[in-house]
Amino acid sequence: MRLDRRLIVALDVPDATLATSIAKAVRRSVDAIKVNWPLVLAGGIQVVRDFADLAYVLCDFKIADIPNTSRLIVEQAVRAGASGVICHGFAGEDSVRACVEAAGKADVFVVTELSHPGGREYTAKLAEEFARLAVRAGAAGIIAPATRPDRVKALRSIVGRSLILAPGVGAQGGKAADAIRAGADAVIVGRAIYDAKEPARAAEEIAAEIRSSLR
Ligand code: O7M
Repeated sequence: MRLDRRLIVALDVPDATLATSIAKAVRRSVDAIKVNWPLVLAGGIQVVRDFADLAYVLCDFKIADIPNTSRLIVEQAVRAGASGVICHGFAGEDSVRACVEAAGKADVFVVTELSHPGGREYTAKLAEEFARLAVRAGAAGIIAPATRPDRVKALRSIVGRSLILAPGVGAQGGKAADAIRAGADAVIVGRAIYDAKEPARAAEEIAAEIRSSLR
């Protein structure tokens, strides 16, 4: 995964036409487009095919099933054009390994600690284990909470040079610069971009914040 901007847009827009116009507007300001259930349920798997012509598509299906079903999901995502897929660590090492094997050249990212307040209830307790599992299973990286930069820092010390993608910037209260300084390779941003009056400008502003945090 090439991370020039260190910014990934989460297009959680349940309308394929609107999502496509936002994708086209922001694609030069971001490194990837993350597609989640709201958009795929509204627009079908065709949205992944369409976006794959524009950008790196990261299919965030948060796969958390038995290995066989996980494999089948990953195969469909990759066949549709996904360059990366996201699975949960809590499904266990066999399931994560099934995702990595099925992904082939595509990247797999493993969710560790979820960014919302409820993420502290259960996922935080095992986040370090999930991070170790991700490395062992050969995943490209992990997902860690931009809402808690201290946790990004702690998880970085476990995953070494594996990638860390951090959601929770903007609407959830996290700051892009803080997550990057804590060790994230890129931030994932949804509402602060797609709900903005001018999504391209909003994305550019976040990219500028990231650049200045690196100086
Ligand atoms: O910026 P937002 O809050 O509008 O959207 C954040 C996106 O990141 C949205 O698509 C979430 O599903 C996703 N996300 C989290 O917000 N928190 C997490 O802990 C994990 C994810 C995620 O992307 O997991 C892969």
